[in-house]
Amino acid sequence: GDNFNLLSPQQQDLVKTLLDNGQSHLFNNWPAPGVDDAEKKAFFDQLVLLDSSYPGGLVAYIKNAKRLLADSKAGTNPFDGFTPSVPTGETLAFGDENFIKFEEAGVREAKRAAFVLVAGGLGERLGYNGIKVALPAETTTGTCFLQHYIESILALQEASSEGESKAQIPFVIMTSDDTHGRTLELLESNSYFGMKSTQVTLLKQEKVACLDDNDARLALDPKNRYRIQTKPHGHGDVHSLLHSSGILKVWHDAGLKWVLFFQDTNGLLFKAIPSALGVSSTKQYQVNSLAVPRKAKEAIGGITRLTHSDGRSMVINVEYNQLDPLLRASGYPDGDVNSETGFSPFPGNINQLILELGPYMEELAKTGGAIQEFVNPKYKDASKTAFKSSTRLECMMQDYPKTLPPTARVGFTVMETWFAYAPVKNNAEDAAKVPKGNPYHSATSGEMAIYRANSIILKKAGFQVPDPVLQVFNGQEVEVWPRVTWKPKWGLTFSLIKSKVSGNCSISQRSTLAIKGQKVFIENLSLDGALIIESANDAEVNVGGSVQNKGWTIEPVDYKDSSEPEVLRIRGFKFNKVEQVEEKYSEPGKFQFKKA
Ligand code: UGB
Repeated sequence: GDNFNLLSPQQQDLVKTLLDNGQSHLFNNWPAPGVDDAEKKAFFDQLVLLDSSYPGGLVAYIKNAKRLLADSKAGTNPFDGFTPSVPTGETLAFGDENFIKFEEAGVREAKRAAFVLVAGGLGERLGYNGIKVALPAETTTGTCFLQHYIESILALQEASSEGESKAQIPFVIMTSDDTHGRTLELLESNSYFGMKSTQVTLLKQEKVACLDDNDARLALDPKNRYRIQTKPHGHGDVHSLLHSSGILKVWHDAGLKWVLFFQDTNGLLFKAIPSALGVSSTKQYQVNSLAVPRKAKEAIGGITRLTHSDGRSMVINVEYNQLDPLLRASGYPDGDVNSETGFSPFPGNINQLILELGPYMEELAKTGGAIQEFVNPKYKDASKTAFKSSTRLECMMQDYPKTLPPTARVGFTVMETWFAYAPVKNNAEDAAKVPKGNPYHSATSGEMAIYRANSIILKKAGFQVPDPVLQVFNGQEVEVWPRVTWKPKWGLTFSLIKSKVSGNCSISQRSTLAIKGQKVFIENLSLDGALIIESANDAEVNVGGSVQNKGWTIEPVDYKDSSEPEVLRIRGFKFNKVEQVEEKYSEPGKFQFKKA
């Protein structure tokens, strides 16, 4: 009606198409112009935003929703015609000859890589109040995930361009309204953790409209008739955002070749990055997904070969909630169960993707970055005609290969879990309920996994390291190894670590070793207690001798104890810093640290 005059011509067009597509309810019983005009304007602004942030606009969204909702109502099997089987991929064992060869190739390639972190999720399963990338990956040094990621990228950058002009590895972070402000603040208040601010690009994903019914009528916000209700569309948005931002072309023009995608809370990931990138370049994979052995029913997707009755075949992630029904429907009557190896025969997707930039751009030019979507409505009853609450379309970044031609080189690389995957996703209560033998994916297990990996790596490099002890924190039994941490620039690759460890070295189970410097060489060190070595980049420090002190003890923290900070409560322990040796070398030069 008369409210139309409030609109710009662009908005008028949009409203007309919405009316043509079954959305007249949005404007029902609007008061005459003059009443609520500012709110009405805000409503149209929101429509324009929703329209511009979806490939093909709101009309495409509504059409896709109608189709997917009809399929869901009819119970159409998304895998109809496909038979699942176990695919074969590259398998890497940390530290062997093959691994070292791939690491070297990966470090060389890194100067032609760009990194993309998807960090728009709120982490509802974890229930932490802050953004997840601000959580300490471990509390020995208190380094948060974002700092660890940035320092790892910088270490790769440094190692990759040694002797040549310094390439700057671009770093994109996908945020959402839930995480954007706090991510920016974390970066700015920490000088971007040493990265150039121009190297970092934040791309914010928008939410998508909720849907009220099978006719894909957009849902109005129950609290405000002049707003559409919205919800997250999923990590798959990263592709359309990269496409529409134009940044891929900038990278391509600068000679880059690889885009590496990763998630918000995996403190081990960068131990797997150099070798995985080496696999991509050596095998010329257009798509390389990182995987780990998967426990049946673990909340990670399964990498599966799907072969269609018409002969088509692809290797793709089948999400954890779909794997069991798919298997049951295709001749595996027991569904998602472990084989005699104790693991699911399907490798677990850790959602770390390495894409070759050129073919990626070509594909996005065709699709606009649109990723195959799904809808998961909660129906009121078996007639499937009404929803319990509004729903929306969703998409996942690992579904990118679904539109690729069968000739595309799509591979995957299976890593041992201990050095590649330890996400922080579950709150203490849920983690304690995880079936015995399955990983907890909690702050407790995430931190302990870092010490475990570092201890095992030191052992492989020649250290004497005792067996861990088992302890229970927040109801979760975990292996407690010596608390070993190092800066990524100290231990970027296994060869680098080996070059810094020599002689007869040992560390006791109750010890803490924090290496906060690059050129720290450890020779004939016997550590029983806590030792922290910090050094500037132009200081070379040789560390040896026998260090013994009371060290840092571990004290349990109850997650219900509100007198403790949340970051400690969610992991269930804290360190009591009784006694330590702490050495700091801030001047250039050669130094010797040796306790008699
Ligand atoms: N994320 C966004 O950036 N935007 C969003 O809208 C949603 C999420 P979750 P999920 O490797 O551990 C994935 O919630 O989705 C970011 C894979 O789908 O942690 O349940 C978010 O910030 C699954 O196949 O995980 O499961 C986070 O960084 C499996 O491999 C990331 O997306 C599993 O991860 C993942 O979000 C895994």
